Amino acid sequence: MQQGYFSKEYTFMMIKPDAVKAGHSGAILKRIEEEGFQIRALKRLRLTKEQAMGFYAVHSARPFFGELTDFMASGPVIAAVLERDNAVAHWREVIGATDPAEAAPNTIRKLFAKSKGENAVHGSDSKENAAIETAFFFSGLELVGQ
Ligand code: IDP
Ligand code: MG
Repeated sequence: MQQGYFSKEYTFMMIKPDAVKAGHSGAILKRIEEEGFQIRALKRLRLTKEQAMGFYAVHSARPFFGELTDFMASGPVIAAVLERDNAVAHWREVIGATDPAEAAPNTIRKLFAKSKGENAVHGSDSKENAAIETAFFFSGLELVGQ
């Protein structure tokens, strides 16, 4: 799916199992709307270990890959496609640094993340990866514009 499908830029995000379990989904979805994003697709699902390995394949050589994919398969996640001007960079700014200890005040990871591994949310790091990650979770029929 190319970025031009929506009128503005889009990104892909997930609320990770730690934040879903802890009951932070509502606060995170509220923050998404407060930040001016339109939710264009949304679903709750539980990844298998194999699906988690596929999603994070780019990290397969990293020492934390096993821990990361076990965690991502440990409970339900909420996945969404968010549209906004400058969506990729703005969502990365709102979620904050990977490690909550290094995340800026009021970022989602500062507010809700438990650790560098269990860090509440995912955000695509480029427009290209937003397209790849969106296609991993959603079919074209599930992407709904205005
Ligand atoms: P990002 O999510 O901020 O883009 P990445 O470096 O792409 O961070 O890493 C992907 C995910 O892998 C992180 O969000 C986190 O859940 C996990 N992760 C990254 N570094 C570590 C680590 O050192 N230990 C455990 N898990 C990690
Ligand atoms: Mg990343």
